[in-house]
Amino acid sequence: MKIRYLLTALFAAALGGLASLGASHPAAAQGKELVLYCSPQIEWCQLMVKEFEKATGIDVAMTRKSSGETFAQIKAESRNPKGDVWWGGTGDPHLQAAEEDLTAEYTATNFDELHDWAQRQAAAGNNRTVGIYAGALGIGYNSELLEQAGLAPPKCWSDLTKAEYKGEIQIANPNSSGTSYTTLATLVQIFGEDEAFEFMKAMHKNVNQYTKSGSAPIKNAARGETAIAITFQHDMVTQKVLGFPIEIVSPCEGTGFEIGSMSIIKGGPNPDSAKAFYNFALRADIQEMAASARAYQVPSNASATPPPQAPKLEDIKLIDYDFKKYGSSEVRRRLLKRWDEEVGSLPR
Ligand code: S7P
Repeated sequence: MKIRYLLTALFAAALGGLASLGASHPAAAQGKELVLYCSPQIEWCQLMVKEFEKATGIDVAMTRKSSGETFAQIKAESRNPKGDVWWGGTGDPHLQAAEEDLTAEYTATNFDELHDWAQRQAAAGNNRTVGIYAGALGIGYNSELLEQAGLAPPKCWSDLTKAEYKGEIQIANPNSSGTSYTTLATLVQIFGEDEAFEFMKAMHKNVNQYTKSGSAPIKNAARGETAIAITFQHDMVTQKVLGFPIEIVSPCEGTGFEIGSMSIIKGGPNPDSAKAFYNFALRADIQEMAASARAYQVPSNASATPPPQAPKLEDIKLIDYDFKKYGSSEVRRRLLKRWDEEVGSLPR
């Protein structure tokens, strides 16, 4: 009798537990979850998670990693995919993922609302990716540090090899960082491949650190740890908005840009949640929220108003960046290997 009473009580408690779980996470109780791999700044990743959970009740498990690192993770997990959506990060590794059959074909319900450049990114990846924002590369500097050192600000990429900047420059490692791979590909498109490698070898003498994350150099410049940083201009704006003495240079030779992208991971555990997130992330009102996380990229939905602080791409001398070529497996792999052999391994 006592045992029957105990079992009934345990059963009731278990049911109650399930019911309360269901009440606080109705979507999770129905198995609605999303595993999100996020590559832009962490503040924006967290905002997207919060807003998506609020709008859909779907529980999100998010991790933030740089673009190259996320690509490597998705590739390593491809026999047993654990992620559903890769949101953000530079477009080149998203195109490589599409080519290597790591991501799934999907056309968002609001695809027609996107700028041409975002739609072209989808076409380049056979609809396995799509553009979510754009931003140009630049050279940022801490005006107080340069002034104290009596150095003139750089105006051109070619200035960065000058002996006076020894130890003053920071840029990320292009293997882990999409920002830095975009820079490498930009230099190759401006100078030609061999000359670009000569340039990077010469600049290496002036580089004090190759960081893992693409935006780290400008954060370090803001805090006075390096005078000059090569990053996306919108990441420089974030530091300016925070009140740091950062100035932004669009290099005189012209500069490259990214089409930050999003892809659904092929064979991921929650394909319906993945599609829901895809459509959600392309909405104009959702893209407009980026500025509240101090993210100043240009949004891909043509109805979304860019943040007033966002660098105006039409005022910057942009190169005709060949996304298809520099996002191809063969070219990206070859350039990264060459960088490791000829630049990254050099003594300083
Ligand atoms: O910080 C925002 C941003 O610049 O970061 C992304 C970037 O790929 C991630 O950093 P990594 O360079 O470390 O990969 C850009 O897509 C985005 O605009």
